[in-house]
Amino acid sequence: MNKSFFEKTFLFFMLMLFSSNVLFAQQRPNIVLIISDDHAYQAISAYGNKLVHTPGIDRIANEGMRFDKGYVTNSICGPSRAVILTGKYSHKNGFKDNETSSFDGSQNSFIKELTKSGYQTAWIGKWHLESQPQGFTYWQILPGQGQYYNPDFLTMDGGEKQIEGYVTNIIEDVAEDWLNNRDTTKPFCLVIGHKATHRTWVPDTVDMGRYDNIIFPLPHNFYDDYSGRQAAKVQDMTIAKTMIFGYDLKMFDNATAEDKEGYINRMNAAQRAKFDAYYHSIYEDFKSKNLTGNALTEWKYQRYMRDYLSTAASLDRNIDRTLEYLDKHHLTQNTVVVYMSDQGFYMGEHGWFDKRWMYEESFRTPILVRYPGVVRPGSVNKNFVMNLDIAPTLLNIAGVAIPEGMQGESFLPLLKNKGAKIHDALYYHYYENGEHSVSPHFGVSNGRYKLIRFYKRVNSWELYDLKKDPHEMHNLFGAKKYEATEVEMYHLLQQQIAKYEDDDATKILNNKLPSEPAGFN
Ligand code: SGN
Ligand code: CA
Repeated sequence: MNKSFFEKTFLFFMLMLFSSNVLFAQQRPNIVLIISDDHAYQAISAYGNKLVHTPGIDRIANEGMRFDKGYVTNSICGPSRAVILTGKYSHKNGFKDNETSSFDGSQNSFIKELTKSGYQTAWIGKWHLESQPQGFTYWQILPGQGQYYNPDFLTMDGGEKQIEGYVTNIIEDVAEDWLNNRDTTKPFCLVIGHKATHRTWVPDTVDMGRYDNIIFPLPHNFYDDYSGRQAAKVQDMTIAKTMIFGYDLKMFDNATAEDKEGYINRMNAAQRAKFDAYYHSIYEDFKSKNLTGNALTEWKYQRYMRDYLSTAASLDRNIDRTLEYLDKHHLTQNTVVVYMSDQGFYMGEHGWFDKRWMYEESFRTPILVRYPGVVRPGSVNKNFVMNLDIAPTLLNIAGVAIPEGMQGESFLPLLKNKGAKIHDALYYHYYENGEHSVSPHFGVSNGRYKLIRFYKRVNSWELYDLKKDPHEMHNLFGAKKYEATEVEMYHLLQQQIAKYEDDDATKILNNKLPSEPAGFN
């Protein structure tokens, strides 16, 4: 009697183990894709900055893979999100710039393919593609850029509602609510779109002042004079001249001016009291200093860094919350987590804030992937990956065929083996020609050299030797020693343009500039 009880128990136990293994093997992985806004790799401790502290993102790095050569095809918000969704360059998906484009939601996307294949899919938070999301099981998005405090949300039923609180916390709350109420018989793909760390860099009240004890060193090219670089000379994105005392740095001469600021006057009394208590005392101190010239610019830089990084701390805490949610609900083992920003950002390099350029700080974006059982924890990958590759990669992970027409490559082979390679070159095309006065441009990088053609606002070529000049201060275009490289890179550019079928770029190349060498044909 006793023996058979043990036998039965043993058999039952083995059966359970076997069936749960089969079940586990059959279950396709869940996906959480976290896309922040304007979050620079320079502002993440996992990427080596010892002055900042981002334990949430660092956890993804420690348990997954950090990509050191993640790039975007067009360094600006809406266009980057459209590339992520479609796996296609801007000239193919139609969303070229923030100022004139509206996303054609009738086209295919990795989300539509996942939904079709049985995934529960959701996009929560910043979307910024003008038209409404299509193909999702669920969405709840910020209108346009969204607001940091007490944000409005657009809902699937066509409504709009305001939720009290701080935007990053709320987006995480809504994401967790959706996870709580999802159909648990199906795998899920959840996209969490954060507004942080977008301008005007407003932290959660609990994070205000978090970095006040740190004096951030100036990037060595903070006082760049842009010599030899025509497009850089005409931009409007410097901390010195473009950054605004009131709007950006929260320094107001009087209460009326402060009250006029939309992102401030929407705060409730408790939020506003904390905001005022923190910023008013900084303003008093600032006034007493009577700063001018470089001292004034450097003061602005410190304030910018502190606000931006405190906003990033509010963001990071919510990334940690996402990971904790997965732990608590036993989802960690079967969920792929991707963290990325829509593009990079300038933290004072070249004297700038903002993005847009094909220069490294804005061209590059942080990308980190945790994939338990596939990615070796704590690995670092130095091969090229792009936001263009996210769609095919996620489909590949889900076991869904990559549809014809997607231009990115799956980087699943890189996740499995960091030696694998998917791109030899990076092709870039930025179109917007408005705010911040960055000239449209396209170009190619092979990691060692970068060739850029500016057009419309400025017509010029630039060539960089990234090994000798990683900060892109010396435009070598036209330099005798680099003639052969110039021509080689031109042919690489032509080849990339042909590969991605960028007809606009072809037309511009055919419009020869007097400075071009004979080899440019
Ligand atoms: C806003 C900002 C710009 C920023 C763009 C694009 N100006 O227009 O500084 O470059 O967004 O950012 S603001 O006065 O409205 O703050 S993006 O991330 O949406 O592409
Ligand atoms: Ca952005």
